[in-house]
Amino acid sequence: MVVPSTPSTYKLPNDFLWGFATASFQIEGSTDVGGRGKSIWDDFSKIPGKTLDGRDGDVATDSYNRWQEDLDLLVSYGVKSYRFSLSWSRIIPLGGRNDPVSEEGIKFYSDLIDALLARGITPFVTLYHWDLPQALHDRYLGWLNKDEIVQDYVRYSRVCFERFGDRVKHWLTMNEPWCISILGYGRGVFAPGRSSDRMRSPEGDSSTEPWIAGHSVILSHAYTVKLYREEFKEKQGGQIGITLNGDWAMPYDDSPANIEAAQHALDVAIGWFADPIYLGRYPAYMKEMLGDRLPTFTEEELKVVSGSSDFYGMNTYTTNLCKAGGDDEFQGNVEYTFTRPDGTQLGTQAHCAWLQDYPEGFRDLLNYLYKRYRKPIYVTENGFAVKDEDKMPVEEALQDHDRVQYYRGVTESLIKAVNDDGVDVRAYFAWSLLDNFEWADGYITRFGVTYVDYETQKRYPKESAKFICKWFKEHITVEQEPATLEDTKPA
Ligand code: GBH
Repeated sequence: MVVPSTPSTYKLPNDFLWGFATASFQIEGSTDVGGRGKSIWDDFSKIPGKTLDGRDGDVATDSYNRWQEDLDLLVSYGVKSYRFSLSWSRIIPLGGRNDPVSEEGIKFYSDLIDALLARGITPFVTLYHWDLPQALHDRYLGWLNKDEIVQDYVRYSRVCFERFGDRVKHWLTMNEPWCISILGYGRGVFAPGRSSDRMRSPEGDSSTEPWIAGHSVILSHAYTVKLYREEFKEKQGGQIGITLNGDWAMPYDDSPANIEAAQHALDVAIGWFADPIYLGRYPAYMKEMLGDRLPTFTEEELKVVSGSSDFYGMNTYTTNLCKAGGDDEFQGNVEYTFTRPDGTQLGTQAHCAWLQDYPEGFRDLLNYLYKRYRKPIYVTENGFAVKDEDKMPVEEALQDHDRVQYYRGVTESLIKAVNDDGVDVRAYFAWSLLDNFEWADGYITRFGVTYVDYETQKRYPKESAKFICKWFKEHITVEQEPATLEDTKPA
């Protein structure tokens, strides 16, 4: 008899939320419709060389027009929740605290939220997924100007709480501050594309700007959470937190230097944001590495930052083998590889160079985060891009075996972390509902569980969508809650 590796008694809690995630700029298109102001990605994606295929976000998956169709898809998948982001410049076209609110922008999201709720789908809303209003960059360089951006971001959040908070009970302030800071202001591969590399950008200073931007992101997040807790939480009853990207870091071998390197990688990828927010201080290694290039919090700021997330929002995709050395501060002066000392690969290679399938790392990361930060974990993104899917005819792309394998491994790791390791995981969102605008990769890299034909905008469910839906339905009991001890106590 074959013993199943996951005993059938393993379950996720009844109220476990699962579904798919998207982000406004990656799916909406219609960038000049409905009074929307420009975001920093509008023009950036049009600069030759910034996206792999030279294509921009003007149409994307046309979800501004096709949102009802996307909703039907979610219903057909039977999800419990949908994670999406709000476009700041649709809601406040010029972005600033004294700029007018666009009722058309509000209506777009308000209708979407109503429609989700009418179908029993819980909206999980990200306030900021990288599409900063262009006007704020033009006025004061966006995240580089702490005093301005904190106020503008907090006011934007206030508008969202006021207008949507009666119906939205799950808020994410920021998506992946590391990416905002490092890719936007260090490597310069994401908007606004600033970097010391003059081949890439006419201006920027990669040695200081990313750390300044990150500091502003933390404070903007924290002051928004303070606002929510003081003025909205009591009457609206929601939860609010941040979501961080971070891949598991595994020592290349068991040499002390490489073991230390793996911790350094985690300190910079995750601890940079998570340590101040959950533990009340920047990691010691960040200070050691950056000296006075790392901004400091005032005592008052630190009080606001510390404890400013109700949960740990986890975006994760892969595992990196870590070797001490190199001079890439953005990964903690650690070298990443997928090639083991014996020459074998860690896992199946995805379409993008930075991603291989290694499900054990997912479980290890959950354990690490839960032990270190002691918060319930919401997995807000996780996914895989099949190699050369863009070159396949639709029928072939729909048989996305490598993506199914990936989700099979990760869901197994998830349920073991919950049942065997006692990690408190409360949600899982696969990235992404649809193939979409994959930032600097343009439309070449496809992360969707639904195939999008960019000629016709037709959507086709892939095998992976079917796998995920079936798996969650099998592992979450939807019947009535089992009787509690209280219920069975004799009177
Ligand atoms: C997520 O980031 C994003 O939230 C989502 O919008 C995106 O579509 C999804 O990933 C898939 O990419 O080689 O220096 O450019 C995931 C975290 C961290 C993954 C940075 C890519 C590339 C580093 N990302 N990493 S670099």
